[in-house]
Amino acid sequence: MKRIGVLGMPMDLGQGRRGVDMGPSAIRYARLQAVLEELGHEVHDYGDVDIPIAESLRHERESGGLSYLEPIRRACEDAIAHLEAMPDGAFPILLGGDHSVAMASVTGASRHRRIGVIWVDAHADFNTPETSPSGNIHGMPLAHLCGLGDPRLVNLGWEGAKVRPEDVVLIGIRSLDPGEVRLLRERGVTVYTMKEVDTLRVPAIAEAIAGKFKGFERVHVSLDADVLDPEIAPGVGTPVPGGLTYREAHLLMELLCDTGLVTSLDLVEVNPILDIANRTARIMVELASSLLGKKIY
Ligand code: EXY
Ligand code: MN
Ligand code: MN
Ligand code: MN
Repeated sequence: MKRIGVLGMPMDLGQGRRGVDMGPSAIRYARLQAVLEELGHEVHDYGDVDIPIAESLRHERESGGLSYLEPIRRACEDAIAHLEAMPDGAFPILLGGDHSVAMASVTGASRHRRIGVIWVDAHADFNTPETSPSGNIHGMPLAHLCGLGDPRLVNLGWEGAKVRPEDVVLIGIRSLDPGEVRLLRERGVTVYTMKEVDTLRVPAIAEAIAGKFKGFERVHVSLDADVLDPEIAPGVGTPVPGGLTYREAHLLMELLCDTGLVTSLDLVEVNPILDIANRTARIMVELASSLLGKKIY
């Protein structure tokens, strides 16, 4: 039994398509709390962090090539404070919102300790303001968590990097910008693209991750809905064909659960406006339940 703390960040400022701010509602509507309680966990929902709506922020839109940097920074600081107020030993689940919210969750999880990060995503989110083709901050959170990019985001919570690049594993990748490829290689991040998912298969990848993070006190899973194939998860703003199947995604979560290493989770990038009957939110809840111990038999 875990004490799970749920926190919502209804934020769509990190990307160009509206609707992802409704992600926390959609995930709650898909019965996240009830499903986790049925597994025997104690779940406390702390509600949502206050996030300004884009319409009220026109004057803050541009900041040195970064869209909405200041309001995103403020929202993340607020979320970090909420996460740090959760009781010791709690298992936080952060509901996005676009993927820039992970700058808060990983920061919250990494205070005073070395953390492993498993970033499950079609994208690497490893752009810096210099390499970004869009200026959208949801394409940049992981680079900033690794200490690269704009100091105002690198220094969220406290100064400096929150995770070592060699302690980051990416899975499901199939869309990278040229600057990201260069940075990922240069920094020694472990990258399992869809080619490795196809050739090595999920069990071998999960085993390698378990070995890599053995003995780590903290391992964070950041689950971006667009890692799933858009055929099964259409409710995302940046779909890329050729993603994880329903069973591949579940098996990954089941095997990560078996490692007993995972201590926190993000569920991000669900866009209910683009979804069909809340299907994507429901799959995300199912995946959370696989990661948190759902057993068939
Ligand atoms: N690499 C592109 C960019 O930086 O604009 C697309 C990023 C999409 C990020 C998504 C949510 O994971
Ligand atoms: Mn607050
Ligand atoms: Mn992402
Ligand atoms: Mn993505």
